[in-house]
Order: sequence, then C-alpha cells, then structure tokens
Amino acid sequence: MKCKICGKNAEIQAFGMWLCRDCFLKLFFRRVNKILKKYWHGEKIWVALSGGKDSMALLHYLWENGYPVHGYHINLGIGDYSRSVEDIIRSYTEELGVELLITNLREEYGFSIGEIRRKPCSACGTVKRYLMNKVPRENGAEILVTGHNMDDFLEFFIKNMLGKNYSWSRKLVPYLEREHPKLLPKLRPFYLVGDKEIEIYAKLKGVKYIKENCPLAKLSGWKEILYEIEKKKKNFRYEMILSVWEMAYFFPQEKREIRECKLCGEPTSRDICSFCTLRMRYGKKSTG
Ligand code: Q46
Ligand code: ZN
Repeated sequence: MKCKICGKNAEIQAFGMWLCRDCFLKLFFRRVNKILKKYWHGEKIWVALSGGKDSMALLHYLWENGYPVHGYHINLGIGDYSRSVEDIIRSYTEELGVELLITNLREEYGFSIGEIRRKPCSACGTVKRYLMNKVPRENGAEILVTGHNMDDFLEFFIKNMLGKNYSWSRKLVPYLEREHPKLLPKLRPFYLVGDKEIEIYAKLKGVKYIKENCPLAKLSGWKEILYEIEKKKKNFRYEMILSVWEMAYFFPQEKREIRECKLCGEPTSRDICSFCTLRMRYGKKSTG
C-alpha cells in the first residue's frame, strides 16, 4: 500500500486512508493542534493522569511539543491495579522529566474507591472532579487538561440522547470555561482523535501506559458499534464529532448557582459538596 499523501510505503490505516508513519503523525498533530491553538493561551497546564493510553499519550504530546506541562494523579486505592498505575506514572513522568503530584485518597482522606460497594464509579467521578480541580489549582494550575477523546464524547452523546439528558450534551465540547474563580477551565486536546488514532500514536512514540482496564469498569459496547459503522461509512466518527461540537451549543445550559461548600470551601451547588458528603460517610471526618 502507498501513503495517500506522499506516496511512500504505507503501514498505517487511519483517518480513513493508508498513511506512512510521518504523514500519520502530521495529521495527528494537525487535529490536536487545532484544539490547542484555539483554546490554549499560554496558561500553565496540568494533565490529569489516569495511567491509561489517552492521558499518557497526551502527556507525551504536550511534553514533546514544548508545553508547560505538569502531571497530577490520584491513587484511588483500587487494590493492585492502583499500585501498578502509580508505578507506571511515576516512572514515565520521571523519564520525561515532568513534575508530578500525587494524592493518595486513602492516606489523605481516609477512604478508597476499592472499599465502596455501592456505585463505586459514581463515587470515583465525584472524587476525581473534586481533587483534579482543587489540588492542581492550589499548586498553581491555570487550566486542567484531560485525555478524554473523540470516541468518549461520541459515546457520552449517544447515551445522553437515549437517556433524554439533553442538557448534559452542552458539556461535550473541547473547552469548558471557568464557571467560578475556584473552578479551573477544562481543555480536551484529543477531542478530534479517538481510541484508534491515540493507540497508534502511543505505539509510534513509545508511550508507556497501563494496558489493563480498571477492574471496576463496565464497558458499554458503544465504541465497538461506532467502529462497525465506520467500516461502512468512512470518516463517520470525525464527521459526527464535528456535528456534536456545533450541536452542543444549542442544548440548554444547566442553570446552577455555584457557592462554596460549608465544610471545605470548594465550589458546589449545594450547602455541603458531594466530596465532603462522601468523606463524612466513608472517611476521616475532619475538613483539613
Ligand atoms: S470511574 Fe469506575 Fe473508572 Fe473510577 S472506579 Fe474505575 S472504572 S477508574 S474511568
Ligand atoms: Zn466540601
């Protein structure tokens, strides 16, 4: 096979065509850079690192392209899985020379996700939203960058439509502005690239990441369906995400008054934030 762009030998099938290594990397860069160029204006970046391919590939991309990047990881306390994740993040950030900050949920707040029997993923979401905003902000972050990718957003979009949670789709955009002085703006540079493209990028660049999924993860199967459609409709995912991006602004914005939690002072729409509620139930009672 010949590369569709330069005519050299092609070994990669991505972006709806056969490509050589260099042309693949150029196209990947173009899509990620499109988002960064539009929404990044020199702020200090903190990447939320889960240890998976997306966040680790993002860390590599930002590091290689000279962004002022720092890493933040939460050890969620999900048995051996969390130990392996922390090890790989520590060694990879050290290899790249990127500053890393880690919060150990059990040691610092007295509970872990592995101990929560009822809906651990919902508690995990609360913990991540809270700490990923609070800890980097307190350490000088001006923007929080996550590895959520095109396929994640397409999956969220389908689920929101089927569940009639239309207003949730308002958030399915590459950049979320600061809603409160204590809430970091959020940027998703992988908005225009999906699992497949990131996996190829990670392989070509030798990115280190954890291959197993979290043992508590339940896969919905929607991503496989998207890839099945793409076998028949070239560029389906890319065209779809461009529509979601435009469409998201038409959905009604959720009206919520943001105040400060009476216990910890972090932004919330209630008197006591969901994180403090979790902590009171499972962990240390102090607010320190
Ligand atoms: S939410 Fe659930 Fe994930 Fe948390 S407990 Fe594991 S699967 S890590 S994205
Ligand atoms: Zn609180």
